[in-house]
This record gives sequence, structure tokens and C-alpha cells, in this order.
Amino acid sequence: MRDATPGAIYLADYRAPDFLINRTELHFHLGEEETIVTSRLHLLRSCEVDGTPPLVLNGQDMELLQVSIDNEPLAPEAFEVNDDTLVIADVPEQCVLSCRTRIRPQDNTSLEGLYRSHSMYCTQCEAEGFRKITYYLDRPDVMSVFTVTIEADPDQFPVLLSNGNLFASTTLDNGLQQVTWHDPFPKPSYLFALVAGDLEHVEDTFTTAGGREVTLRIYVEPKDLGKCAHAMDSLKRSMRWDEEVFGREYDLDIFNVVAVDDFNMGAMENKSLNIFNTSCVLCDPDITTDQGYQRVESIVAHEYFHNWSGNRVTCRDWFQLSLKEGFTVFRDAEFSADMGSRTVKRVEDVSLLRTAQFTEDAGPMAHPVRPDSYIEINNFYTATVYEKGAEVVRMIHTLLGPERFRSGSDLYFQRHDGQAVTCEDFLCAMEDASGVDLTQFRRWYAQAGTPQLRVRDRYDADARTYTLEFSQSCPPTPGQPQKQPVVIPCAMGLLGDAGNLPLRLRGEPVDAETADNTHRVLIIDQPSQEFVFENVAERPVPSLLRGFSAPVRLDYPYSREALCQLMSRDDDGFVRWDSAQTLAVQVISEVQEQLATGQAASVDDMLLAACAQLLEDATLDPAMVAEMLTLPSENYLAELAGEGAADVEAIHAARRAVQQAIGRELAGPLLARYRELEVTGDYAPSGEQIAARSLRNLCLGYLAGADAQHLALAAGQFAAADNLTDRLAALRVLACHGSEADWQQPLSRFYSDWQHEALAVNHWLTTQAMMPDAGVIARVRELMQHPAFDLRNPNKVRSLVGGFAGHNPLNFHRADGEGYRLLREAVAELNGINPQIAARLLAPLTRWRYYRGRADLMRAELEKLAGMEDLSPDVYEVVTKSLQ
Ligand code: 0A1
Ligand code: ZN
Repeated sequence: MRDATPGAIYLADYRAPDFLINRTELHFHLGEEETIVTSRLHLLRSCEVDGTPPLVLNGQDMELLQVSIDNEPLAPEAFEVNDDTLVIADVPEQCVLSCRTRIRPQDNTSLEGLYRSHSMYCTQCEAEGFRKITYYLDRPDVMSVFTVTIEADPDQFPVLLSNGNLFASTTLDNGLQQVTWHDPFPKPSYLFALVAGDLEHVEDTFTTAGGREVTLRIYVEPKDLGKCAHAMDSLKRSMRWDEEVFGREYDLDIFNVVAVDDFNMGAMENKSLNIFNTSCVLCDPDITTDQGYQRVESIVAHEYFHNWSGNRVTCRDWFQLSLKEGFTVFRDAEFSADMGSRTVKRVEDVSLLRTAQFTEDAGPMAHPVRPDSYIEINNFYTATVYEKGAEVVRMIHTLLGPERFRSGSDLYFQRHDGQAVTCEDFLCAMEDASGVDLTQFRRWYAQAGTPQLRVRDRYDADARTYTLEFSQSCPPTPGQPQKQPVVIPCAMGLLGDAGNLPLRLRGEPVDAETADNTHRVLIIDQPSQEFVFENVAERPVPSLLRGFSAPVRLDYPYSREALCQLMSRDDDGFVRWDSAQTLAVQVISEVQEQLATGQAASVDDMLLAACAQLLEDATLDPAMVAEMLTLPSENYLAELAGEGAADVEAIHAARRAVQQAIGRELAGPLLARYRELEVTGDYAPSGEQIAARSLRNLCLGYLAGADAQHLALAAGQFAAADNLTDRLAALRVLACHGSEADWQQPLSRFYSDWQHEALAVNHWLTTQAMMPDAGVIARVRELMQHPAFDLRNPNKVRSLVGGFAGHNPLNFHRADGEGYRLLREAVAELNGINPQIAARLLAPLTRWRYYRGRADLMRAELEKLAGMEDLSPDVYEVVTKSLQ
């Protein structure tokens, strides 16, 4: 909590540590009332240091019982303890420093450091949680070899885990169980982990390419033992894939995963002891949706891949967070693309980027992929660091090509194994291995904001030339009024009447490789630039930014005819989807104008015909058809409207009118697809079944949204479903399009059937938070008092309050400000419980500049938060930056 205004930390102030810790020995006595932690830190003054600087250790929320140097207890005047440091003025060049501290994990609601979740103890140390466990140099560039001893009552805590290999295990004279773990790989404190609990595990093995047999274990509460198979399979697939695609092998004989119900994020890559939010590891057809299965696979992979990109090579400081996160998200995205449909994966990722990251980049918290400053590092686990960071790595992959990218990655791991490094080191490895100069490309790491790529074209029929004119710009962001041009790889092709045209670019040498193909990557690195294509027989439609080759906003004045052509005939699946999105955006905004001027909604036949074509073409992948038929979200439409221009009610009405027109006009084909796509046989999270269910449930939504008669289909599906995907899709259709008589009974049925499964109940909470009816705010408030809800459990908070504020724009932005009030009250309460979650939950209020007629109401709630006493640095940073 704050006793003074929290200050910012700057990258420019980075200094190497004065002391190193070669070895770290920790002893934990886990008791009923308190936990006693004893550390022995083998310290060494850095040889780069002049003089004898004091030793400044980080530590928070604990009681220091004793401190000694080389076994000699220090007198009280030899050290100074305050709220977050222990300072010892006089420390020998080399010594063993020992601290004994008392902590109370059972009272730790922040879920950082050591805390209790149900009956187990576990840790979360990234980014700065270790300092709540013991006094330490809690910074990622201090890497140490850890030996950890844990003592606890074996009846309560039969399982005691830490990083590395089990070294010893005994029963002490007092009946306590004592185990010792040793991790041979030096690591920063943020990768330390400890787990104690009454857990059971499933076990498997994996043999690495080099012949090492690795024991794989997933630890869960006994009731969840049957829900680990999918995660285990995903882990084995990830291990094999990382060997094959990145040449990375696992390096210990054991790899443990633990599932925890109270967890701030998705999962954590602690060395050989990954800790997962239960929602990201447990799978069962009745508690996990198809998307949930896919998410588990990708998060298991993500955490596993961190073993190299994050653990063996880690970050020098937290400004370099994207070094491990951007690279690892890129790696997990490639893995998922290889496991399923590459195009569908790309579409999902770009949708997320455009909604979450573009909004962040256009708002008050905008920051570069490598930020220059922060107040609270926990606020920087963002879509920009993760998702835009991954896009930046993807662009390097595009610029270098797959082989040279792989050489760059090999060089990076070889050169920096065991080190804590920077984004600059990553770029240097990529340059050195490939010979490609990335000087200008570095701006992607330093500049915030989403660049805009404006494209105009000319066709000269006489000269048979087609010219593309590009210009780029980037709007100002906080602290960065002026931007420099970045390097934008624009993958493209040209679509003619009979398909994609062969390309010949003026000035390009004609050789076998470039002579007659239909795809190019143009490099846009100037404020404006022209490319001339020769021998172009007809005016083409440009297919631009294929595969979303750069994280930019594309501005090209596509006609609806051109969009329909791209949608149905372009070679690139991403462009086909993106054209469908652009067409839908155009049609929705046209309807919005019609409604605003008192006309009836009239939905362009061209959109309806394009949708009909998609529905009727049995050769297409149903998953892709479902993506193409999904209308842009209300949040995305609001963001496109621009600052001061988003009218939530008008957007909702227009989108709904288009949705209803599709449901009404295409009822025949929708119903036909709905019937034909029914999956028979047992549930499996296979690509084929997932694709069928996604399109089928989308059809159901359109049908019931347009005609109440079809609600019966949803009711039937709800009753008959043998899996959560179909059950929940039907429930959501009833809750969204039906009246109380339609949803009342199924909602209570769902709860009574699944109340024993927290993860299923979370979906039940979200379903109710997203309902469009006016009673939703009262319902959310009521649910916050429901026994199934718990403000201390982040999954519940995200499901209910996050679901409401983030995914129910119509009611969150209600004109009377009640939605904003609800969110502010929840954030205010959470501020004292779990500041990290409080700050994250606040994001929808920070977008106040967008909403016409709502800005004052939204600001007023932010101001109330700003005026609170005891504001955490987390919430303080988000509130003050968004009010600036
Ligand atoms: N490094 C993890 C994410 C993570 C970050 C912070 C946490 O607590 C503040 C927890 C987990 C990952 O990328 O998966
Ligand atoms: Zn990560």
C-alpha cells in the first residue's frame, strides 16, 4: 500500500548489480500459524564495482527475525530495515548472508510470493513476488543455483515440491517430513517455486532426441485427477515440436506441473515446476469448451517453451520482458498453427491483437514493446508486450525467412545460454546469423502506437502497369509526440479476373525465383514509397498485408465488389477473412447511418450473398466459415469509430440489425448447416469436431437471433448436449435472444448440475454477466453475493466482473453510469485484496475518450478511485495515467 506517491522506474537508470549470489540455500518451515524462512545467500561483490557499496536487499510484508554474516548475528545498528528493503552497510567482498524471516502465507491475498490456495501452499514470484518470501536481490539479472529444503506436516502436506531434482527426503524426529530439492541451473528469483499440498498426480515419460528419459507429472487435487490427459498430451507434443522446429531439448530428468485454483494469470514457467491456473490445465468435456481445450494446449506449450526462451536465457531487467514473452508467444503460435489450422489460428490471434492491443496502443497506457518506464511492473504484462511483441518477432521471421531465422535463434541460445540479456542481444544474434541489417527495424521495440499504412493505386492500361503507393504514419502516444518510419513487411498479391496474377516488379531482376509467382513481400521503410508492377493485363484488386504480415492498420479504399472478390477467391486465407470483416464493418456502419436518420435498416444484398456463398460451399473448412461469418465485435466497432465518436447503443442496434437480417434472409441455409453439422459419436477436441461445432453454434445464434421460433432448437440442444461447448452455446443463445421464460430454467439447471465444478460455474457467471437485458447490473450485483462467487479468486472476478465490463458494452456503458459505478466499486474493494487484479479489471474505464456522451461519467469514477486512501501502486498507475 502507498504511503507516498509511487515513483516511476526508468530503463535509462539500469545499473548492473553490485553483488552476485552464486548459491542460494532456502529452508522453509511451513506451520499452521506462520512460515519461517531461513536463507543462506553465498554473496560476492561484483568485480565491476568500485569501493564498498552497501548491500540493498528487497523484502516486503515480512518480519525479520535474524540476520547474520558468516554465521555471526548482526547487531541491530549494523543494518536498516524499512518497508521494502534491508540495507547492510558493511559487507565483506565474499560472505554467506543468512536471514530468518516470518511470513503468513495464509493471509496473503495478493497471490504473489508464498500464499495459500484451498488447502495447499504455492508461490508466484514473477515479477517481484520473491521479495515477499525472503530478503533478496530480487532482480532477474542476479542468477543463482538454488537448494531448497521444506519441512511440513506430512498429513496435511504429503507433497512438497520445488525446482530441479529431489535430493533428499526424510521424516524428522518431530514427525515432520523434510525434503530437499536442488536445481543445477542458475536462475533468477522470479523462477523459484514451492508447492506443498495434499495432491495427487498423473505421470508419463518423454524421451528426448538426445535419449534423456524425462518423468512428466501433473499434480492436482484428487478430484481432478481425471482431467489431466489433454494437458499431458499437449506437453509431450510441445516437447517434440520444440526439438524439431527450434532444436531445443529438455534439460532435467523431471518436469512437474501443478494446478492451482487461485492464480493471478494463466500459468507460470518456474524452472521444472510450472504452476498453472486450473482453468489453463484441467480439461473435461463437461467443464471445458473447445476453445478451452485449444487454450490449454497453447498455454502448456507456452510455459514449456519458456524453458529455453525465458529460463535458460532470461531477461536482464523487466523492461526486456518482451524478450521472453514476445518470442515465446511467437513460438507457441507457430506450434498451435502446426497442430491445427494455420489460417484459423492466425485469424484468432489477429482478432485479439486488433481488439485488445490496438486499443491499448491508442489509449493512456500505450507503451512500446520495450517500455522506457513503469511504476508497477505487474501492469506491463500487456497485450503490447506479449502479442505485439510476438508480431515483431514474426516480422523478423518474415524478413529473414525461416532458415535464417532458425540460425538466428540457434545463435541466440548458444551465445546467451545461462545469461540475463536484452532485446538488443536478441536482435544482434538475428543480424549476425543472417547478415540482415535490423537497424531501422529496432524502432518497433522503442515506439508505441499502431502505425497506419495508407495505400492508393493507379492502373495504366496502355502501359500495362499497376502502381501501389504506400505511406505510413503513427499517431502520437503518451510521451512520444513524433514517430519515425518503421520497417513494414507488406506481403501481397494481385487478384485478377481469373485468380491471382503473376507478378513482375519494376527493377526486380528476372530470375527463376521471382519470374512468375503471385506473392511478394514489399518492404515499406520510408514515409512514402511506390512500387510499380509491369505487364499487368487488367486492373487488379490488391491483396494486401497477407497473413497480417505487420501489426498495422491498413487504409485502402476497397469497394464492396473488391472485398467480395477477395473473400471468395484470394489465395491468402487471412485476406479472405479480413475482407469479410471489412465488408461487415462497412455494412454495419451504413446501417448505423440509416438508423440514425430514421430510416429502416437495409442490409446490403452483397453481404447477404457473400454469406450465403460461404454457407453453401461444402468444400470450405467450417472453422474458417465460422470465422468469416462472425461479425466484428461491438468493442472493435467502438474502437474503429475513434475518440469521442463511439455510440454504444447505435453500434449495438446496427450490429444487431445486420445479425438479424442474416438470420432471417439465410434461415434456409443456416438451418441446413445446423442440421448437417451435428456431431455424432463421442466428444473429442479434434480439429474436425471443433470446426463443426463452431459453425453449427454460430448458425444457431443467427437463427435464434432472428426468429424466436428457433429458440426451441437452442432449448433442445441445451437439454441434449453431452459437452460444455454445445451446452453453453445453447445457454448463451437463450440468455441473449430469449425472454426470462426461455433462460430462467436452463440457467438454474446449469448451476444445479455443475455447481461442484468451479470452472463450469465460471462460465455460468460470464453467461449472466453478458446478457443484454436491462436487469443485468442488478443480477451481477446479486451474483457477487452468491456462494459461488469469491472476490479473492481471480477466475471468479474475471468471469463475472470482467465479463460484464469487458464483454457487455451495452450495459457497461449504460447512460445512468451504473455500469461504471459497479466496476469502480469492485476495483476499490479489490485494491486492498489483490492490487494486480484490481488494476487489470480497470482497463475498460480507461477508454473513456472513445465513448460519446459518457466521458464525464467514466472520468468521474476514475477520479473517485484517484482520491482513495491506500491506493496500491498498481491501481494508482492505471488511474493517474488514464486521467492525464
Ligand atoms: N510468465 C508467465 C506469466 C505470468 C506473469 C506474471 C505473473 O504474476 C504476476 C504470473 C504469470 C507467462 O508468460 O506465462
Ligand atoms: Zn510467457
